[in-house]
Amino acid sequence: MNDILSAPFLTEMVRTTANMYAHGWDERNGGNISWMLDESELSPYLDVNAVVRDLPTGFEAPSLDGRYFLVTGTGKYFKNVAHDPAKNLGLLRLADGGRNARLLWGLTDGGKVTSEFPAHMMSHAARLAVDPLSRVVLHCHPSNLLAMTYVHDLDERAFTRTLWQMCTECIMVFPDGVNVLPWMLCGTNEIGQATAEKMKTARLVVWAQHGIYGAGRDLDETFGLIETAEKAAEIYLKIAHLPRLATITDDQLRQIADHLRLIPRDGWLD
Ligand code: 2HA
Ligand code: ZN
Repeated sequence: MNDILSAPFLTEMVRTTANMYAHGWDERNGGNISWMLDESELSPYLDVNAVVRDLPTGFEAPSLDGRYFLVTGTGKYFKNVAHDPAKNLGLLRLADGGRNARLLWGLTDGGKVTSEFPAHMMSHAARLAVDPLSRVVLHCHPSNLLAMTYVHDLDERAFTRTLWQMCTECIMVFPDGVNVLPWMLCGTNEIGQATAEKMKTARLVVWAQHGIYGAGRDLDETFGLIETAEKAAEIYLKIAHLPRLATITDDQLRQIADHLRLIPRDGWLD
């Protein structure tokens, strides 16, 4: 067996959590990541049949039965992942229709998976139904997007259009737009189901007055999605109180989409 700490999935996870912390998106224990991995990626580094312990999930996710996930642990701080990956992360396989997670590695202090495990797993199931290559769900608390949910209309079309207008790149990066959930109690199956429902039509879901969820094919892509939306929110907060002398028009947004052969969310351009 190779040293699991040198596995690409672990070094990338460590790099991403450190980067997210450095961006100020994951204060204290804020934020969580889940990354679906194939058995062939894991088997050089661990015996996938050696189960450390079982963790009941409290929900069902039949379409994810037997799937492997690398996840952050509940109560764990992103800033500490690099110092002790084995304590702060867990590698597991879903079993019994999703009702149990078999821990294969990590969470060495007896810890549990992220409190947002329902939202993560239900979002994976929703995204996989749309894109079979979807692998990552990432949640964090970026300041500008969060701030925007206090002062901007939470209508999804209006929220997305504002972000698209803030930087030319936005419509290229998230032509599917941003969906928005009103404030809900976090860490529950209910917010998990609501997030997954929103994930059917967009890879970004804002949780008003809380943060954002992103989904994508790899950590870089998903990080980049959130990074781009957060940058747009930052521009919005810099200009929202000033007289608006220019914008990116719908015609220009359509030109960008046509040029790149992207299909913007249906009906979201005038
Ligand atoms: O626990 O971000 O939403 C970390 C969180 C909860
Ligand atoms: Zn959160």
